[in-house]
Amino acid sequence: MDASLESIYSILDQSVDKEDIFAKARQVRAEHFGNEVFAYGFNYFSTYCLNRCSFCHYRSDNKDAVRYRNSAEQVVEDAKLLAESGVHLIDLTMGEDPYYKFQPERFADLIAKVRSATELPIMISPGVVAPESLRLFKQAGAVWFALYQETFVKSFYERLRVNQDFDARIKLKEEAIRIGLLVEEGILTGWGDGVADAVESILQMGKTQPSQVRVMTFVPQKGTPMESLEPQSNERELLMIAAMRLLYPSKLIPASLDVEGPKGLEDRLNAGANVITSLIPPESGLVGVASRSDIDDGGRSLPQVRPILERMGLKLASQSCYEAYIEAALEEHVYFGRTSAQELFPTYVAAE
Ligand code: SAM
Ligand code: MD0
Ligand code: SF4
Repeated sequence: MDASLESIYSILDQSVDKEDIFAKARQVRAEHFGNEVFAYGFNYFSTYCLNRCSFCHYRSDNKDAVRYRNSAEQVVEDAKLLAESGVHLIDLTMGEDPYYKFQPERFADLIAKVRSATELPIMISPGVVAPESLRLFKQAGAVWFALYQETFVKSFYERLRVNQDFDARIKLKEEAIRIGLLVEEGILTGWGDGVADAVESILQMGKTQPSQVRVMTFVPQKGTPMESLEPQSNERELLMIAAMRLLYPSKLIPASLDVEGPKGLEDRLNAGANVITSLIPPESGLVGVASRSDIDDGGRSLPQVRPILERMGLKLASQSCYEAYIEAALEEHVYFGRTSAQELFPTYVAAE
């Protein structure tokens, strides 16, 4: 067995002590990031979707799904609230809503409005879009493109992401890197995936050169084909976070509030995560993707999670520190020849 395969396997099957692994993961995180963590605001602005992912509440044929498409004014208002709360980035997420998917300039316009209102870096999570649209989104101000494969075991992928091409999803991430966007990759666990499947996914998720890598535990959703699966504890997710920290030491790794809410934050940070994601403004009417409780009482807002960080000896990084990470991650791609400097820094190169 190859060394990384063997060591990731021994972490996930718990043949090594998990507390030792979490401690090692925290040490590796500290070497790369000190005691600073980042915070992302989540703006799920349209929950309409033409896809039928079997794990997702928002699949097109779930008649009971919470559906809305917020106006541009509303999206900007919510983004401003998030910015005021102190997040480092705004994640603009939607289902594959035909209103935007087939009129990409509408989404580009939204990106530009949010960028100019908040001046924060923007992540976009629009699902699969035409490759040309990615350029439009980058020009409008997007820095990150999030697109999760969920699993790298193809036969399982087809069951999770029904009627969605596996290779096209990978290729779009490669295209995103080529044009100078940063990519977030993600794995879903807790739906019956075995240790070997999870190991395979962790190893393969690095191949599209993501700068952020995540794992989320599947939360069963009423009205979907996977609704009667037994909900799993966070144990596997925590082991996967630690394994990802050891394998991808300098990458960003989310502790998502969307699985267990704030009560699951400490475990995820203890396992080596360094970005708090899915922060949502209270009373905004916005939803999470996987779980929909504890939002309106402010449980998923930055003021409420700050004390948890303090207790753990962690602190929120400055905005300039976060933006320096982005610059370094972009330069790494130039360095490895994935993107030309001309494409990334046209003004600078032209002036030379
Ligand atoms: N529609 C876009 C897409 O699917 O790429 C953007 C939404 S994306 C951010 C939704 C992600 O949330 C999925 O890729 C999946 O990883 C996660 N997710 C969705 N339903 C979930 C569930 N029931 N439990 C846990 N995670 C879930
Ligand atoms: C999260 N609910 O961070 C969000 C979402 C999409 N880029 C992120 C899954 O958990
Ligand atoms: Fe749509 Fe994304 Fe949900 Fe799949 S995961 S059904 S693409 S919103």
